[in-house]
Amino acid sequence: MTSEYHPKTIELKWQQIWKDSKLLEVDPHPTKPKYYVLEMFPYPSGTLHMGHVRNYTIGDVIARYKYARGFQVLHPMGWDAFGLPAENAAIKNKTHPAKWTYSNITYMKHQFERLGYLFDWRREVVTCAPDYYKWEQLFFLKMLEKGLTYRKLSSVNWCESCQTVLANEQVEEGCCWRCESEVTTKELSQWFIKTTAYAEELLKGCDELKGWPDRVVAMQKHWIGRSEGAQVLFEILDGNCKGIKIPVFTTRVDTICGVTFLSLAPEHPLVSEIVKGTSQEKKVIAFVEKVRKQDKLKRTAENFEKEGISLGAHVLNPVTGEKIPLYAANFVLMDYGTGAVMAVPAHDTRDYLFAKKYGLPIKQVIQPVDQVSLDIHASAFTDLGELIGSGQFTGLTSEEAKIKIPQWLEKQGLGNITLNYKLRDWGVSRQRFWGTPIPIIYCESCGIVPVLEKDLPVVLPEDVEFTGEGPSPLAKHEGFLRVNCPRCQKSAKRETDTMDTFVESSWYYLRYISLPSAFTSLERSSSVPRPWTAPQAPRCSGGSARECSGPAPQKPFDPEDAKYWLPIDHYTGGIEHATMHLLYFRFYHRVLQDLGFLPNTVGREPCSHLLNQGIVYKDGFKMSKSKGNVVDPEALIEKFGTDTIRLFILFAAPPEKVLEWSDHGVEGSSRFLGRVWRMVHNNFSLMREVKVYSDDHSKIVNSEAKNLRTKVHQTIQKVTLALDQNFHFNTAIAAVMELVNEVYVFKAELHDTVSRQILRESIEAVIRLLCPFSPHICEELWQTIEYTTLLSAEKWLDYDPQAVDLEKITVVIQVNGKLRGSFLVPKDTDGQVLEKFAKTDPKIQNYLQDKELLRTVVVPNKLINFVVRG
Ligand code: ANZ
Ligand code: ZN
Repeated sequence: MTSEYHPKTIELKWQQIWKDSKLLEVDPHPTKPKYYVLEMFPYPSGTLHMGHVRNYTIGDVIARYKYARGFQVLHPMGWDAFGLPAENAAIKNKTHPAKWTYSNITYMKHQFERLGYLFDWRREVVTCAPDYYKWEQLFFLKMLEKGLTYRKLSSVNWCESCQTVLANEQVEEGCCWRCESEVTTKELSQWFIKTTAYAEELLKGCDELKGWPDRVVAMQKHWIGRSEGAQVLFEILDGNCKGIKIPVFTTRVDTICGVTFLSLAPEHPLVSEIVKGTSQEKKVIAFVEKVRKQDKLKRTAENFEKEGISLGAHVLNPVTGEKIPLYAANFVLMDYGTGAVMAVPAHDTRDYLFAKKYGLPIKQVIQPVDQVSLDIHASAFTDLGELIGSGQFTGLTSEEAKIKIPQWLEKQGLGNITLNYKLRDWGVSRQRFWGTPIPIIYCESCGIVPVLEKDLPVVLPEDVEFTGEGPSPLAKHEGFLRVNCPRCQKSAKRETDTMDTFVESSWYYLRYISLPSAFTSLERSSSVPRPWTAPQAPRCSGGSARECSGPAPQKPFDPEDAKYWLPIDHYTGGIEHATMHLLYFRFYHRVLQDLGFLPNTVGREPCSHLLNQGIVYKDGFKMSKSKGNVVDPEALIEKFGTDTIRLFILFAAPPEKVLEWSDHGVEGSSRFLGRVWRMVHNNFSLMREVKVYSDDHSKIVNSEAKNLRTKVHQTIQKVTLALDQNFHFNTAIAAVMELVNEVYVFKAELHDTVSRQILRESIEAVIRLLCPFSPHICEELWQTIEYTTLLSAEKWLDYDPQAVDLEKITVVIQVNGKLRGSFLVPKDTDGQVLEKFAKTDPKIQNYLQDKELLRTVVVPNKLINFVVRG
C-alpha cells in the first residue's frame, strides 16, 4: 500500500469519477426538500483568479454539505458572456468576440473541474447564446407593452476624434483611452427600463431580506433613497419665460419663507430659454458647458467649489409674495427631483456657501427649540425647529409646517406633498456590438416598431469588422441594419444599440432552474452552440411559410420548476454588487412575475440568504493585476493540489472577511493534509478488523477512549453548526485539526476492541467532516479504509448527543404544537440560534414547506414551536 500523498494523481482520478457519477445532476423530486446554492457567475475573461476560487469554493462546500444532508441540491454554473473585454480583444486580434469568449469558456470550465467543484453542467448558461438572449428580447418587448421601457434623450461620453461613444471605463481622467483626446458628452436617444415603477416595492421588500447582510440591505435602501417632501411652483415674473411655473422639490418646505433665490441645474431646459437673446446668453452658455464636464458625484459634494451664474430673471415666492433672483448652480443635478432647488442659505449648507460667495441674502426662518441665540451668518442651521418670520406659519414646529404649508399651497394650486426617490430609471442602451440587440425597428412612417415575437431572436451578425473607431459595427452592417417594417412592410432600420450586460445577469438564476431538455421542447430550438459556430436564429430550410412562422416560443423556463426551486437558498458574491446587480435582480424577479413568466406562488424576493465573500489581499493590498501581486491558482494547484488551496482559503479567514494571502499558510494546509494522510495509513492495520463503535457512550470504560469519543462528537457538532448557520468554515476546520491532534496522541491498544473501534470512529469522522472542504483526499482515504461507496454521496454524520457533553440539553421541536423532532444543544443557547438550527433540519423543513410561518415560539432550554398556516 502506498503511503505517499500525491495530490495530483488522486485529484484527477476523483474528478473523473465525480463527473461520471453525475452526482449533482439532480432532477426535481418534489418529495425531497430542495436547496438552491448559487454563486455570481463569472465573466469569461480567460482565467480564474483567486477571488473566483474563494467565491466558488464557498459555494461548493455548501452544495456538498447540503447534498450530504439529504437535500435535493441545485448548484449550477454559467457565463456572463457579453461585455467590453471581448470587443477589445476582437479589435486587437481581429477575431470575432464570440470566438474569444467561447475559447475562454472552454478553458475556464476546465479550471473549474480542476478545482473539484460539483456543478450540474447540463444547466450551463451562456448569456451570449441567441437562445438565451432571445428571452431577454422578449422580456424587453413585454415590458414595452406595459410601459416599463421607454426612450428618452440621455448623455453619453463621446470622443470626437475616434467618432465613438465611450463606456465609463474607457474614459481615463477625462480623456479617451485610445487616442487620449478630451472626452465630451453627447445627447443620444436611449432606452430606459422603468425601475422607478418598483421603487416603493423594492424598498419595502428590504424588510424581508432577513438572511442578507445588514450592510447590503442598507445600501439597497440608500440606493433607492426615498425622500418625503413637497413640490412647490415658483412663477417666473419677467423675461422670455414670464408666466412659466418652475416646479421645485424640497424636503424642507418648512423653510420656504427663507428662500432668497432659486437655483436651476445648468442642464435644465429652461436655462437656455430664459437667457436667449439677452446680454447674459454667452456667459451662461459657457458656464453650462463647463459644468457639463464636471463629475456629477463630485458636483454635489459639500466641499466641491460652488459655482453659479445669474440668469437675469426673477420668480415669485408663493408664500411670501417676494420677488427673488434666478440662478444656475453647479450643485443642482438635472436628474434628481425636478432639477430646481429653492435656496435657503440660512438652513442649507450648500445654499449657504453659494450665498456667501455671491453676496446673496441669508434669512433665518427656523429657530432651534432649545437654544436661545445662534449666528446664522457664521454657518447654516440645518436642524428642524420652530418657525419664525414666516407669516401665518410662524410658531409652528418644522414637523407641523411640513404638513400645513403643502396643504395651503395645494389650495392655491401651487404645490403638494410628494415622494421622491434617488433611484433612477435604468438606462440600458449601449453603443456596443457585443451585447443583446435591442429588438426595435425604426420606420419612417410608423415610428418605433417592436420586432414581432415570432422574429426573435434578433441575432448578432458574424461577419463584422472591428476597428475600434466610428460607430458600433452593428451600425455599419447593412445586412443587420436593413429590415422591412413589420407594420407597413416598407424598408426600415434596426436599432443598433445593445443592452447593458447587467440585464443578462438579472435573470440567469431563473434559466438554471429548468433543464435544457425542458426548454428545448418549449422553445423548439437548439441549445447552446459550441464550439463557436455561426449564431443563428432557428431558420427554415424548405417547408412551407406557415411552418416557419409557427407559434412563438412560450417559456424561458418551466414555471413548475420555479415553484420547486425558488427562492435561491444561498447566494455568494462580492460586495461590489450590493447595489446595481442585486437591485436589478430583485427588480426583474418582480417584473417577470407581473408579466406572468413566474407563478404568483413564488415569493417576491429571489433570494433568501446572501453571503458576500471578503476580498483576497496580498502584502496588504487587494490582489490585482495592476498591483502586480496576483497569485495564480493554477500554478499553486500544480504545486500543492486543489485540496490544499481549498483548505487554505477556507481556513485562513471567515468567508465574509478579508483573506490575507500567505504562502506560509498554504504550506501549513498542505502539511496538515499530509498529516491526515499518514494518520489513516499508520492506523489502518489497527482498525481494519473492527467496526465503528456504536454502543452506549456510558458503557465505555477506558476514560481516554471515552474522552476521544466525546471530542469526535463535539467536532461533528461544531462542523455541522458552522455549515448550517454561521458559515465560519475556519473554526470548523480548526476543530477537525484539533481532533486529528487527539487521534495522534491516542494510544489504541491492540487487544482492546472498544478503543480500536473508537479509533476507527475518530478517523472516519475526520475523513467525513473534512470532505466538503478537501474532497479528493477524503474520497481517497475513504477508499483506503476499504469502503466502496462514494464518500461525496454519503449521508452526513449525526453526532451522538450522549457523547457530546453533560452541559448539553435536549430541545424539542414542535410544529403547531405537535412534536416533530428534538435536538441537543449547549445549555442556554440563544433563541435565534435555536430557530435557525431547527429550520435546517430537513425533517422539520418538510413540515414547514409550502406553509406560511406565522410565529415562532421559543422557550429557552425547552422547546421551539413553529406556528404555521396552510
Ligand atoms: C430647500 C431646502 C432647505 C432643502 C433646507 C434642504 C434644506 P434629499 O434629502 O437628498 O432628497 N435638492 C432638490 N433637488 C435637487 C437637485 N436636483 N440637485 C441638488 N439638490 C437638490 O434632498 C432634497 C433636498 O436637496 C431638497 O430640499 C433640495 O434642497 C435639494 F434648509 O430644498 B432642499
Ligand atoms: Zn412602417
